[in-house]
Amino acid sequence: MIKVCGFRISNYHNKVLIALLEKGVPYEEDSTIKPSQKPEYVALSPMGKVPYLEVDGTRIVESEVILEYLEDAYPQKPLLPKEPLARAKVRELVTIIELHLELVARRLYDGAFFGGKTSDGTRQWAEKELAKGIRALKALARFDPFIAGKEMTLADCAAAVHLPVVTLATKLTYGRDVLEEVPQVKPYLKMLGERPAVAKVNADRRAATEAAKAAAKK
Ligand SMILES: N[C@@H](CCC(=O)N[C@@H](CS)C(=O)NCC(=O)O)C(=O)O
Repeated sequence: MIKVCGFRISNYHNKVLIALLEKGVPYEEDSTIKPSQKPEYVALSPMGKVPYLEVDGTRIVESEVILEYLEDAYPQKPLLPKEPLARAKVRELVTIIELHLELVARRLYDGAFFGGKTSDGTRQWAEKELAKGIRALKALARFDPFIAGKEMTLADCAAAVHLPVVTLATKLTYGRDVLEEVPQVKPYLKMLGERPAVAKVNADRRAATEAAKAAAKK
């Protein structure tokens, strides 16, 4: 049996859930797991991050590795094309979205979401780096109607969870959504959000966000 461990506000946790739901793979979820550097947690997830997957007692960390495992183990209802070059184009988009957009925007999260302070140096660095990521997204995304072409792929699982956070973090930091430069993003995310898998994960994320806000007020 597969168990996904993490929490429902985490974009990476939610990416794994979308892939499982899209593929129709049965799973259990423990949504009470928080990242930590405590030795007890690092013994389970060596980087101290979420999510991790448990498969019959074996743990896997790193969400993209988890998605690739799911492709190998459950090839029915694939989220990767068959042809090697087409597979590479999907993975290329995942890398642009995660390494050059999400991971850059992540440097702004503390200031944007958690009451921290983003230094001028980080603000400027992130703005420059995000511009490069957006240039790559513009060059590579197909929106036809999915981000890599005609079929839903792993790149859509990544886009569905990460692009909205990039929008939010940059709006709060710079007063503008850097993704507005790619006008196809909004209608594309709306289309993805109408898929039952994405709709469920988004609704669960909103509920978890509200619950966390209410708990913080107390
Ligand atoms: N590359 C990792 C990123 C996971 C990640 O950054 N998770 C966040 C929550 S959304 C986390 O655990 N952050 C705590 C930390 O970085 O220590 C993956 O794909 O699984």
